[in-house]
Amino acid sequence: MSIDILKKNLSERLNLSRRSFLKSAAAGSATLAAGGLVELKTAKEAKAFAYEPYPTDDQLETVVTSCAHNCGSRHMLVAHKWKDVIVRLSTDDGRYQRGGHFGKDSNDEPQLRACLRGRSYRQRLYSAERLLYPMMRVGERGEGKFKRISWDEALDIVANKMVQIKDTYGPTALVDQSYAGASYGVLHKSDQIEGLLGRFLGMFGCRTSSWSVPSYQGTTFSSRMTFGTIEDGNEDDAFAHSKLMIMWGWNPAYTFHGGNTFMYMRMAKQRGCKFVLVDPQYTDSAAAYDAWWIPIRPNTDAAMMAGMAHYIFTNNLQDQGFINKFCQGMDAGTMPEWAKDKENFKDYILGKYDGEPKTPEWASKVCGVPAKDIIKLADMYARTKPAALKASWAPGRNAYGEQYNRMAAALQAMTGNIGNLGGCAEGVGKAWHAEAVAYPYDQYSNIWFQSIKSDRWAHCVLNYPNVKREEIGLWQREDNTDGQIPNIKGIFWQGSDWFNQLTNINKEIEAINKLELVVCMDSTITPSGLYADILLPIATHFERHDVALPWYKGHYYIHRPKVIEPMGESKSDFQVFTELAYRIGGDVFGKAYNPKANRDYFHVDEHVDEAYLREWWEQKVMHHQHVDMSWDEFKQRGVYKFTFDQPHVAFRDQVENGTRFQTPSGKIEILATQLAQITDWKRTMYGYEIPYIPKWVEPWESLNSPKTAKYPFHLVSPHPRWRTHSIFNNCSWLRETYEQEVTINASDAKKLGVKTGDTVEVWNDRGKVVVPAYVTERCMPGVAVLHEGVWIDLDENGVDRAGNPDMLTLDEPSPAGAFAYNTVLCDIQKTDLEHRPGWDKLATSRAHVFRRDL
Ligand SMILES: Nc1nc2c(c(=O)[nH]1)N[C@H]1C(S)=C(S)[C@@H](COP(=O)(O)OP(=O)(O)OC[C@H]3O[C@@H](n4cnc5c(=O)[nH]c(N)nc54)[C@H](O)[C@@H]3O)O[C@H]1N2
Ligand SMILES: Nc1nc2c(c(=O)[nH]1)N[C@H]1C(S)=C(S)[C@@H](COP(=O)(O)OP(=O)(O)OC[C@H]3O[C@@H](n4cnc5c(=O)[nH]c(N)nc54)[C@H](O)[C@@H]3O)O[C@H]1N2
Ligand code: SF4
Ligand SMILES: [Mo]
Repeated sequence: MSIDILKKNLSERLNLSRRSFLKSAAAGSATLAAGGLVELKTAKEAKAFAYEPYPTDDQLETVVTSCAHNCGSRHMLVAHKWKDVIVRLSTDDGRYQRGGHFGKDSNDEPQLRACLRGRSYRQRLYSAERLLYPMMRVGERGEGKFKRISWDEALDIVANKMVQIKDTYGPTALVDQSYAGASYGVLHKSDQIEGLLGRFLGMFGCRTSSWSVPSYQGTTFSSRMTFGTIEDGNEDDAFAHSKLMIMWGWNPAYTFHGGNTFMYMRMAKQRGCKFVLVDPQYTDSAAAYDAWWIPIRPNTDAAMMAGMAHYIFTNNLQDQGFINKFCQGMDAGTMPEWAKDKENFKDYILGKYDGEPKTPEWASKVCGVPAKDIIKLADMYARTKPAALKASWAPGRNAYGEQYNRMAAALQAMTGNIGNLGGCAEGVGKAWHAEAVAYPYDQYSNIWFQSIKSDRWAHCVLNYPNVKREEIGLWQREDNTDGQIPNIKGIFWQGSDWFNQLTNINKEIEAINKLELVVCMDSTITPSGLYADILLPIATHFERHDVALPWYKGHYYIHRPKVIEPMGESKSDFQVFTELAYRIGGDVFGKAYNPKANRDYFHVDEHVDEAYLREWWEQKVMHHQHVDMSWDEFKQRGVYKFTFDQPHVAFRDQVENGTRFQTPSGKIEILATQLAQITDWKRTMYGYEIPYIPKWVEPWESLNSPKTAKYPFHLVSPHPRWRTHSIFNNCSWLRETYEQEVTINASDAKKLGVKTGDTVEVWNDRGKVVVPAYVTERCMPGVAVLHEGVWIDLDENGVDRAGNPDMLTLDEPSPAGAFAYNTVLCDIQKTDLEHRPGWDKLATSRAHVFRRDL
């Protein structure tokens, strides 16, 4: 369809969309901006310069900023720039904090020192895959054929198509797949709830939202049910006070979790803390702390924990005083009156209800850990105080993963290791509540017309309308649209590379061809982008003004100014949505969406962004969080750090002062009140029954299932040290430090006739990938490890030459919403198929796009 026809269609359709918008906005009269189009400025003059003579440090301007990713942490980056080019990146050295001096690195105010990824950022910023101009697809989806178009054309196409889709298919036709690529800022936010896209589509009146979170939906469910909050985290420094640290599916040396976790764990080690690792692989964290490694079959953790609970109860090692005071449903004595006929946890463990005592011997058969080791660990944990059972998220990223986290919380509670310094109630591990939003998100916030489990969009598209609500985890609605299956016809990706990162990519490929509009907003050409119709170039966090938020832990804010001008024609997400709002709904939509801006915001953003940020700082941070630093001083220093008299420990107040937990009963709910009272599971977003006390539930595939006859390996896909999911995949500096490879045990390798460096194929019914093998004793037999996040690179038969595990994962979520990323059986064999590191095709993609004569 030509642009002119699209424009005409837009003006014709606008009345309708404006009317429906007005209903929710309840605003004054709407006028379409004259012509509906904004005149675009010509591209800025190139600001390149020669590197001769190379500028010395004292000639460079220094700007404090930080990374913005969903990387497990948040650190300071210091950009050293020459004119408009960043020539070097360094990090915190203590001088930027208040009262700080060069080199300051105390326990109270540690430096926020960046990792290798952050320090390599320059290569990502100036990479060949940088998306510099709006593009339109001219080939098949996934083929990678695009042509450059103007912003004016791109925005018109998107605006027109949005209106057309909404008019034709109704308010659920566009699915919001915004995610955490930029959620750790206060203004330019991407995420499922507070994000800019969600608010934009909600106000437009067409949005199916995606409610489950890949990271830890099983874990958040557990924390909410058990503690009534996901803020069950201690601040990092609390780890230094533990006498026993059980790293359960936790590898902070690779997978970052908080700012300075490793430093405080080292401190604990120096003070004599013992370390244990429960994980199918012997990790670098275990090596660093000389941990006792307990290899466990993946997705059987809840069984092992049940075995530990059995030992603790039968040897009367539980902290009964703590249980009686703080727990609901741990045993017969802590059952509430209304639940007297329900099951309690202790009797479940002792086998009263199903005739199966969950003894260490029983557990051993399920999880593969010798009973004597289960007993030894249970004994250590029950007798050492304070002890931290850090139950990380990966074992919960599994079928019935929520049961693992609920079981872990039961152990933490029965040993009285909650609310005390050196103990641990994590779980989610969120350690504070930042003031997280600087734009008027509270107005028209999180409006959606249906909401589904995030990894079920393809299932919904492929089976529409013959889909049962429980298959897609449809969220309950209070109006007459409850139960309506969304008719999805378009996808928006903002701050996500979800085509590459969600489960079962082959199913996504099948589904995407049924869609009429796929928009990818990114600063990089990504695998997802190759499946989009329109690519919109987004300014990175170096090219717009914001404030950085820590990642679950770390009490600080980092100022993130515009360090350089946006590259190419890139714009911030906020600019794009604001301009789209003006195009679709004139001044009414435009102003309501971005009240501090005028229509020229698409070209001039600085004063508007700063106005939001200043207001946020003054009214929220200074007012609510009692910060006495002014906005201007914050801007000048670049960082504000909160300090405390004592380490922050979750639930300290509840345990020391008897404050209520935020659950219905005010107690730690081993028996979850909310779950025990649900009668119609199909009408909940869970769809299927979830036990109201923690239980062992057999997963749909594991090393114990008959399917191992066909697929003998259990694949886990942890997070890579050298990438943030898919981000940095194209960074050659980081690539020098690793290889995307599948790790297998030496005895398995022998059976397969494979040695380190051999190319193997890894496959199951969902798909096939090709990678080199890494053979070691550090991974238990029967298990294969393949890190998530590599950019898919499919051959003509749909085999991924790069080795992305999501070609093999299953899009079957657990009832509580946990993505079952680590519940995967597969087989492995030596192969002649081609392996490619996964970025070579894309590395040339820009040239390949621009040189195309179209
Ligand atoms: N097999 C397997 N798969 C997994 C996992 C696993 O354990 N195993 N883990 C899952 C988990 S926990 C997660 S969180 C997901 C992560 O999945 P994603 O969130 O899709 O992963 P990222 O690679 O971080 O993608 C973020 C994208 O946002 C872009 N971006 C960054 N800043 C901005 C911005 O300001 N605006 C816009 N528009 N874009 C921006 C980046 O360039 C990048 O392409 O992966 C999941 N996938
Ligand atoms: N460097 C880096 N750090 C990151 C990220 C990143 O992409 N890169 N991503 C961030 C994000 S968004 C998230 S969600 C977190 C994820 O944080 P986690 O979920 O804690 O991390 P993972 O790396 O998935 O897994 C940690 C360990 O769990 C083990 N494991 C896997 N399955 C099982 C199981 O069934 N049982 C047991 N006992 N162990 C198992 C793995 O072998 C691995 O050693 O990490 C954050 N930190
Ligand atoms: S851990 Fe994250 S925030 Fe810190 S430097 Fe690395 S990528 Fe940046
Ligand atoms: Mo995540």
